[in-house]
Amino acid sequence: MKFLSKNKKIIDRIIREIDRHKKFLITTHIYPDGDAIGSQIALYILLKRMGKEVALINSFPLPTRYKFLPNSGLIKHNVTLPNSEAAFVLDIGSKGRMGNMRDHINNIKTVINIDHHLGNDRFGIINWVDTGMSSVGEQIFNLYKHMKLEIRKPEAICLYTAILTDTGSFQYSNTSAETHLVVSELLETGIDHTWICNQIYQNIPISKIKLLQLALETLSFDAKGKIGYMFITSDMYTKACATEEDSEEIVEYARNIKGVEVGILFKQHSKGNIKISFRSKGKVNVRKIASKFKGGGHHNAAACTINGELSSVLKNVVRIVALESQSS
Ligand SMILES: [Mn+2]
Repeated sequence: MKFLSKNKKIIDRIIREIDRHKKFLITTHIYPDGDAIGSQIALYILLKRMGKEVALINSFPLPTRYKFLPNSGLIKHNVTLPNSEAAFVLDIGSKGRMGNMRDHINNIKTVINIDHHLGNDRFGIINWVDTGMSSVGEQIFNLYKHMKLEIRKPEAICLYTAILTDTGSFQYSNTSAETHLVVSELLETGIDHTWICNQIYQNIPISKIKLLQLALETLSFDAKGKIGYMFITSDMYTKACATEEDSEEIVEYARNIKGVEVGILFKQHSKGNIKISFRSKGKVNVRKIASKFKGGGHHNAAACTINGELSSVLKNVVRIVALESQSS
């Protein structure tokens, strides 16, 4: 298969680092998603099979919806940090996305950065950045293949979750022919993909639906219907008994509307920060927009955080997105 010849040099360097060290740390970004968690666990299983000591520590807690993944209980946050010789940093384009793990990572000599984000700032000693990959999950699959390790059910469940969620269930343009070849091999291990989809998408807590209901009441349009946007205030979180995690995907309702090119969701955090998520149908590059506000992401999905008052942040951002969508 094609993927075996790709990235050989860099993967060989990673394998040498795995051989050289005994104690590893694997971490991933703030607000971890399915790719972050799925890849983290699949890499954990790989390293354990090589007889390594592995700590899984993130700056954010494990999202409830990924608790069904095997070994997910091993992922910790806010714990005493171990003495690691090498760290794998997954799905992170820049150090800012490491959250409170950043200082710790700075003290580790061998940092291996595995990522597929455009504009990755190559903070590691080894940087395997492949923007042609749908997900870090696809990269970890390649690592298994290069190491000639058999892919078994537990890691297949994690890698399937990583790829499924990062491709928007195979809808986004990052889904390639190779992605489907990888998924085919994962299914051949006998994993129950409908069960995985049920766990991720058909297990929605009521708090999330209540938050969606409140957010939909704020739905507005701009740029002749090309922009759809919503907001969530901190009071709305309280009213819905919801958490930040419950706001995931709400932005997609704005994007999915007929005629809308960009969906935006503004989320007010109690500290006065406004977190903004952007989703594009493809014509508008939302990564470019998010990067104007020191954020990042992909062409179709990006985010940033702005400090300020909700209504003025909202006005300003919608104006800039309207300008961008005119020129594209
Ligand atoms: Mn990813």
